[in-house]
Amino acid sequence: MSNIHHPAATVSPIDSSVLGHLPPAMRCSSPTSERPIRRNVLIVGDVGVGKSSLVNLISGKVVATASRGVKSCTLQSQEYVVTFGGVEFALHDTAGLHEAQDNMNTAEYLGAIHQAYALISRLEQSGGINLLLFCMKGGRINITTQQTYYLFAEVFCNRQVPVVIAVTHLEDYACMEQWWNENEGAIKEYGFRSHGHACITTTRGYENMFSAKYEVSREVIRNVLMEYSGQVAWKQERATWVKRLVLHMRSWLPPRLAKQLDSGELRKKLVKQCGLSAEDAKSVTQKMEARGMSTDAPEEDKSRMDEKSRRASLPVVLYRRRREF
Ligand SMILES: Nc1nc2c(ncn2[C@@H]2O[C@H](COP(=O)(O)OP(=O)(O)OP(=O)(O)O)[C@@H](O)[C@H]2O)c(=O)[nH]1
Ligand SMILES: [Mg+2]
Repeated sequence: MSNIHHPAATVSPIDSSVLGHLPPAMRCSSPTSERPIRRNVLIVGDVGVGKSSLVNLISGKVVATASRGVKSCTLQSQEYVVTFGGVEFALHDTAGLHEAQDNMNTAEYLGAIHQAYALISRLEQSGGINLLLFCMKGGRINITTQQTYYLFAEVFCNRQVPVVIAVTHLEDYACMEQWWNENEGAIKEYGFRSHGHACITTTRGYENMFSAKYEVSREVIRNVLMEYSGQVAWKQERATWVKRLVLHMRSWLPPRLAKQLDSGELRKKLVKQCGLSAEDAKSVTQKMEARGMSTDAPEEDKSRMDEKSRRASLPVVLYRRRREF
């Protein structure tokens, strides 16, 4: 693995509020006439698992700000463009969702839709999603981890996008890949499907004590990005895409609040508070009405994870070795 070389990366952070209004062609900063291939990678995971640190690892320099565990319940995202190996990767770093997924208030719900709409618009305009990078800590899977996986792999990406699981915080392992050998069974048992994985650390540690593992981690993660992002990007008609999210997230509201948001009320709020165009808001609520405003998962796939039944068996603690120094 250590004899694999990648060309130096070039990185440019992009203001997401601006991106939504720019056609993809205007975002090109390549000085040559031949544009590199562009691939959209959506980076998701619980709060504080290391998503932004992962962006920095891939980039080779600090472009994203690591958080101090501040809890959020939005789907806020920021795009960073990193080029290596002749491919331009647009990394969409999302804020982790916390346990409030089950107990949101209306303002939080509408805020999450607002952010989801911005993200979907950006992804749709730039060709769709090539890869979902699901980031988790090598340690514990809890309900939030499962909910986050379900939200993005099953609902947001409609099961149509390859998934790579990046397991972070593995600097204590002599061989980080060992984590996967020990826990692959548990990962599958809990409903996480993945096309590829990367067992890594996204920190250099105190006084760079994990520098060597950090560098190896960069090679590993860049390799999986390159390998699993090559298929045709997936996207959907925007209103259908947004509707699925709106319906799914509706289950995060207490029934009392969900009831107050009937179709007419929701349509107004989608425009005023979530930034949807009037046309998209109308289309979303019409599609919801057609389903009776009740389900949070598409009917077409009956085999989707039954979240409630899975909750009964949680949490699971994945095997973790003691420090070896
Ligand atoms: N030990 C260790 N610490 C890490 C690792 N990755 C990230 N951290 C630390 O964990 C904290 C959170 O990291 P972030 O990269 O901000 O996590 P995030 O997933 O982007 O967090 P949110 O954006 O808040 O959801 C920071 O203090 C990081 O330095 C890792 O692999 N090992
Ligand atoms: Mg972050």
